[in-house]
Amino acid sequence: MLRLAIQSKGRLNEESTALLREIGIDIDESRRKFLAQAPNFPLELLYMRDDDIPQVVASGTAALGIVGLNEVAERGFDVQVVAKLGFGGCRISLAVPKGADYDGPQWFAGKRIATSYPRILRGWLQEQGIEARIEVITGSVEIAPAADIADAIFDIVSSGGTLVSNGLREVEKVFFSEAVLISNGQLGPEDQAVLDEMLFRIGSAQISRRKKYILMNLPQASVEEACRILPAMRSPTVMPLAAEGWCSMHSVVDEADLWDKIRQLKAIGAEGILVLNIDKIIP
Ligand code: PRT
Ligand code: ZN
Repeated sequence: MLRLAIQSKGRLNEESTALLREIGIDIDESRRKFLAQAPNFPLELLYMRDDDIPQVVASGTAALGIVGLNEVAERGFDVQVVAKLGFGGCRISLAVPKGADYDGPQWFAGKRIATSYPRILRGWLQEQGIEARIEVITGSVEIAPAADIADAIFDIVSSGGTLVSNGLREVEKVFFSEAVLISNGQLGPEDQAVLDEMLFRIGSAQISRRKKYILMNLPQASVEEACRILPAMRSPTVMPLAAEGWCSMHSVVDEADLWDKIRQLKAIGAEGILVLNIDKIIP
């Protein structure tokens, strides 16, 4: 049975299980144990701390895992990233006390930097040709400068709020991370087929998430122009309306372009515009 390791609790747990549900894999949270079988898909879930997931996958205890790319890079185990999952986005950055006279990476020469990510930091320092002292701390890295344990920190940042509330300033964004699906690359043909099915469904879910279904009433005379505004997957669907000279047009748009498209469509006479969420797109 194909086994997938996911974080048992923490920032990635909820979105990992939400993704599995979105691709039609049920998870029985009420009977959640260390190891649980999905009732409707040939997949077993192994719940664990995110730190251990790269190792568990590399050793083959679980063939697959969902974990932050930061953990994959830091642990250094031999695993392959098979899909980027688009959640858990963050970066690992160097931050210095707000009042420090920071003037570029050389500032770190001879300084003490507190972090839980020594491997990634060491790599960056080497690239920059800088010698600094790395102080490994596993929790509350952001208090290290105030406690005089370090001169700077190298830690995960997402909104930046934690840095600001600790009197720190982000000065170098070193590593960009998001949740990824990893594999040890040693799947037998049956397991590979299950993984391929998962990847197909994940791809479809990711496309659907960024798209909206749009429909509107349009003067017949504007159809050609509207087709240029809304290219759709093949071409937009156009249906006649009972009212003479009008039609109904349906299409799919990228969420990022939605308001821009709506403005253009209104300018050519579109009325009664509806925008709907899409549950699935199968390209
Ligand atoms: O118990 P377990 O070991 O499983 O969990 P954990 O405590 O080690 O990790 P957890 O659940 O905190 O994070 C899991 C993963 O989520 C990380 O490895 C990252 O890939 C990802 N992630 C995304 C984050 C953040 N965003 C994040 N903001 N991980 C941690 N943070 C912390 C950061 O350490 C800092 O303290 O949030 C604070 C900064 O947030 P802002 O928004 O104030 O900048
Ligand atoms: Zn952890």
